[in-house]
Amino acid sequence: MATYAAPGRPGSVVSFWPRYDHFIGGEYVPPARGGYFENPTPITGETFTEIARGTAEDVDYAVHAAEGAAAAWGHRPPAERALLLNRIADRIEQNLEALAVAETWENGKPVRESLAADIPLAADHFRYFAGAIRAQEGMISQLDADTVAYHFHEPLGVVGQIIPWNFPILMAAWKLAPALAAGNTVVLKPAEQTPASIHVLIGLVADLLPPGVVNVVNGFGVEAGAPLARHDRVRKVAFTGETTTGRLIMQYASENIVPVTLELGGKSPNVFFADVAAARDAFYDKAQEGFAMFALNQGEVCTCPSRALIQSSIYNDFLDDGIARVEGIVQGHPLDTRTMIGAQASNDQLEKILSYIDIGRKEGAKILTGGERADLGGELSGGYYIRPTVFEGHNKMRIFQEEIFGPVVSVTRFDDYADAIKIANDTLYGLGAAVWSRDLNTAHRAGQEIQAGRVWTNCYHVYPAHAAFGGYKQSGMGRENHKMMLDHYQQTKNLLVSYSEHAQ
Ligand code: TXE
Repeated sequence: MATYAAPGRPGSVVSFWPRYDHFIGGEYVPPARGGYFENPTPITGETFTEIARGTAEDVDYAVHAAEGAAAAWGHRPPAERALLLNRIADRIEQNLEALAVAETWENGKPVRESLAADIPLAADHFRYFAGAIRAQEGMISQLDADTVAYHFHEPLGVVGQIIPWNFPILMAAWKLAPALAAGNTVVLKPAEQTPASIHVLIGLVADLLPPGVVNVVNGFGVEAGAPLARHDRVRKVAFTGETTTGRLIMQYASENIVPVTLELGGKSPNVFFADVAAARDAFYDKAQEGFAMFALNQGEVCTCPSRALIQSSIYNDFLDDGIARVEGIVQGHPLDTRTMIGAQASNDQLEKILSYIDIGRKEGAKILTGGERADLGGELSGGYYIRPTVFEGHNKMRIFQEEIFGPVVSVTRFDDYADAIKIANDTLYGLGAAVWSRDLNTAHRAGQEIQAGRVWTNCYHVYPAHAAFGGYKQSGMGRENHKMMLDHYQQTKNLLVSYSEHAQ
């Protein structure tokens, strides 16, 4: 057990620069209009660095740099592109603690998670796509004895990528690794809440990157994100964020008829069938842990299991045990490795969650635990902490239908299998879900019937590379985390070849 020193303080494994410019064409470039904005840590609320405030001029410059690098990078053999990805993974692994502490300081998440999950998964993502691109093959169709169609994969060119603040480094890895593997060059816009950890990552790998292959423009959504998504020389837009923003991104991209991949909001059902409680054994314990996972990453996960559906016959006991488990979640300084729940990523997010707690109360839902800000005292008093909160209510309530994106679970009961599926699917979203049952027929059948891109079965919140991830319904389009993502970053060239000497 340890508490890491805050960045920049004696003994710390990482320091932030006082100011971050954009990273364009392999160099740090100040913003065209000269503006900067302050970046606070959610742990204490204090500002620790300032960030270039990007505008359309900066985006244009970055797209120009990416375009200049596109032909050379796109023609590099897959083996060379794979080598770069593996070297990036090496650097991430060699700097695990620095990256984990940087991300925790900027986002507020517990360092035990950034050390054990966010950063190792980011490294593995680069390794996975290094392997995937080397193994990729084209296709040949033999159309008749004299005619063959060859299908080649080609990069798209410059891609624009806009990422959120909940897993800054991992989201950057999910976007960068397949795009670079496929031979594209990138302009990345980090979330305005968490740009500095992306710059720590870029600083660690800058010497590996051919200039212009990866460019980072900081700034706000409307000022920097929108000009990127609607830029007429961007050939594809990849986005993760709120569903309403995703709609705008589609509109922007439609101006230039370019493809989009969108990973948007969720309201994931976590379904517990009665047989889970057949014994108080290790499986029961695992299911209880799965219930409490709504608080993981402070609930700031698009697949947060924010609706728990518990079968009526076990409802009271299962919920009592679940509440005891939730009350055992250790809340504290995010840089302390014992801490299990840290700070919400921003004051805006804190306010949003508190307003939903209020909405839940007003619509008659019952708070079973939590429901308030956590004052952790000392320097943490200025930070953004909320107690994990369990609501009991019904699926028509707003707290069951709208994404809260905080450590809040809305619990309801179901009578039988059909009831469970009906409630689970009664949502606009379809990103994540889970089914818990000892009966594998029930578990598999429910997994097939729930309308979500990822249905965990007897587990939750695992995100290995090589398992496709993406949404049904208003949770988005496209599948990340799997080699099929390469298709979203490539176009197909068909050479239709005739060997015949005769007239057609
Ligand atoms: O999201 P936005 P916000 C959900 C979650 C959260 C809510 C609001 O419910 O409470 O969204 O968070 C950029 N053109 N998720 O406001 O606005 C923005 O700068 C182009 C779910 O942070 O979607 C940032 O880089 N870009 C989620 C990114 O979009 C724009 C993760 C995400 O911001 C833009 C985060 C515009 N007009 C929030 N407006 C998930 N699915 O994981 C904003 N951006």
